[in-house]
Amino acid sequence: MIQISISEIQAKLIEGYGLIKDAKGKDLVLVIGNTGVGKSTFLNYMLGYKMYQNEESDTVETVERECPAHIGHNMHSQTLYTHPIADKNYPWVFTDCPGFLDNRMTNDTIVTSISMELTIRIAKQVKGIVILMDATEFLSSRLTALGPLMKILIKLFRDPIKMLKYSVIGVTKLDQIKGGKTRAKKITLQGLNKIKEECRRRIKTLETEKRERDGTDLIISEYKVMEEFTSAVLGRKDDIMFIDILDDGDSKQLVTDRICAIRSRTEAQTDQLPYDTSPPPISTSTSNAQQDALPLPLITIADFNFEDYDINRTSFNKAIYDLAGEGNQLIGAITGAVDQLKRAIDLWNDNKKRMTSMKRLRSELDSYISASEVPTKLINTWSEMLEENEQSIQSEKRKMQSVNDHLKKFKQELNEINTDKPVIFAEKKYIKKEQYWTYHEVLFDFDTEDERTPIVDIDQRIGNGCWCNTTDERRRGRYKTWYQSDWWKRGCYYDGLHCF
Ligand SMILES: Nc1nc2c(ncn2[C@@H]2O[C@H](COP(=O)(O)OP(=O)(O)OP(=O)(O)O)[C@@H](O)[C@H]2O)c(=O)[nH]1
Ligand SMILES: [Mg+2]
Repeated sequence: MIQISISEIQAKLIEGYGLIKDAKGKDLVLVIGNTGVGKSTFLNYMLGYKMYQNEESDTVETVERECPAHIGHNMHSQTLYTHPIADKNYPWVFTDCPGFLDNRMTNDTIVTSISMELTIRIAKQVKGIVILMDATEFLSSRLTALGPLMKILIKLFRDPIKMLKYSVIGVTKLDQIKGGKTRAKKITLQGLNKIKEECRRRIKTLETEKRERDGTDLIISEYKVMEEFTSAVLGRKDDIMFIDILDDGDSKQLVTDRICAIRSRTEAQTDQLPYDTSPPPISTSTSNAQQDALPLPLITIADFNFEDYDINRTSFNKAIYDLAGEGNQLIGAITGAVDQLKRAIDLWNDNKKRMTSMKRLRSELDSYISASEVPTKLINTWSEMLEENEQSIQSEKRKMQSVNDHLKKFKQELNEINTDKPVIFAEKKYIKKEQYWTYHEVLFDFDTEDERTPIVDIDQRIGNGCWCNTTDERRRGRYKTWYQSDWWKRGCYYDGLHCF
């Protein structure tokens, strides 16, 4: 499992960022090549530092101890970061790209990849590329001589062959080839041809056997890139730069001229130069010469392969995304907690309001109770009222009983009334003095004091034994009158009209 330490990568990037600042807003010329190929040495040479051959170590070194590009004396570069080196003699910034050894620590390969990407992103543009190859590698003419370089190109660029249009191919360490520059050229071209043929043979075998890889650490797609690369380089073999860093600056001038010849379309338009005056240094196809004569489009970040740089960088990106994912989860959790808290606060506020109003109510009740003692009074009043009510009920009950009794009695009385035999209850004399006699009226009456009298309205002209109506509604009926004259009482009749 790949171990990635984000904190370590972060710390290294912070350190590396200080080195890449010189690329900001500038045109870059990237110097790439296998580790130990001599990139840093080449840069020091291009920047005008004097070189000398160290006979003891069989290496070339700068005369000055302090020089911009750090030269490593072993094949395992410790360089992590891209190193843009601004120099007033160039309108571009040479950028020393770190080696791409596969056996480096995971975190370091990631740092290198990010450092490279950052450099390119902060630059104005990548004007060109210098690809360096070690002449001594072609001595053996082994297929694997270009293997590491191919892997770098494949890792770095989406279309490594297309990028050759922007590239200057340089061959280093000529002094280590016996016979000098001439033999170095011969060996290089022979080596490239041999590699190209070997690639074709292997591709054919792998395709026939439907296999992806053979005994080497290269796969079929890498063989294909290598074959195309060697073909393209050999197609423009006169453009290959054989750099003698011990010369007086001839190689430096040639390389500078070639870099100047890499013209982007933007530059060509700005300068208003005819397009066909700026042929690219190397073309992938001689048959496309006309098209190659056109100014090149700008190199953009899309031409690089940082996303899929290698498995480590992919893992790192994933780790970062995962971290961001965790961050999102955390943000989600915090948002959730905040929502809960908001709800709790709302609830608390509600409760607080309720409590306040309840307290107010309680204190009001307290003061009300203590001030007026109304409840006690109320209760007392209600008890009294109930008692009074009870009494009134009883009283009403009694009244009702009494009324009932009366009704009963009345009913009885009614039944007893015989209208044919009037009963004299009370006698009142109705006296009307006439000439000779006095009328006596006998009133029919009932036995109670309350009853009205007279109840029978007797007309004076109605004589004894006449029927008459009562004026009492309760005793409606006809009653016989009976009255006497004084004479009769005394035993005398006045006339036969009125007396029996
Ligand atoms: N003889 C000889 N030695 C060279 C030449 N160029 C580089 N060297 C030596 O090769 C070794 C590696 O050189 P560097 O310039 O550090 O190589 P590099 O490509 O920058 O390596 P990394 O930064 O590790 O990728 C050093 O010991 C150099 O002295 C050359 O032209 N001739
Ligand atoms: Mg270096």
